[in-house]
Amino acid sequence: MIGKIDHIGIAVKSLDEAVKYYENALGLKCEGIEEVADQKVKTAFFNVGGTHVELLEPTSADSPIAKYLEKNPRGGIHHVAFNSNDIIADLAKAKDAGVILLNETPKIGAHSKKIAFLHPKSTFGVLTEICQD
Ligand code: CMX
Repeated sequence: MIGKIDHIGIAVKSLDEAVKYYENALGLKCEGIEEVADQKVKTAFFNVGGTHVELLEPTSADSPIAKYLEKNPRGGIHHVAFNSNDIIADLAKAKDAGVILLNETPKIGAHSKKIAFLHPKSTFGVLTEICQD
């Protein structure tokens, strides 16, 4: 079952510059930087009342974030992630409802969470992640 919004993923060209904005302009504290090699991204997380902001910088030219930045050069909201207590069951429910799964089985993402993505073409234009701690 989905319990809450886990995080909002935001694509940025420069993690260093974006972290400065979140810290200096919004007064948030970066919890840490983590590279997720499998997703070809470097991430920075900010805790905002239990929901997180995840900044995403591409680590290679074929990263999904690099492609997103080609189309959206200023960056922007890349995905919304919902926290599940049973990702397998929630993926099956989404598939039964006709949603296109980008990952049939979960992968391991930042903070060693199980993650899986739903295609934006089948989710009203929002790239959607389901994740489980
Ligand atoms: N949000 C909404 N729509 C998006 C999108 C996004 N983030 N990224 C692409 N799209 C749209 C495209 O604009 C395109 O729309 P049109 O057909 O109307 O032009 C459509 O989706 C399909 O685009 P595509 O060219 O076929 O597919 P891409 O090669 O751009 O791949 C996607 C898009 C979502 C399938 C791919 O990025 C993916 O598999 N993402 C999942 C993994 C991921 O994003 N990892 C990075 C984050 C990891 C992390 O958080 O740790």
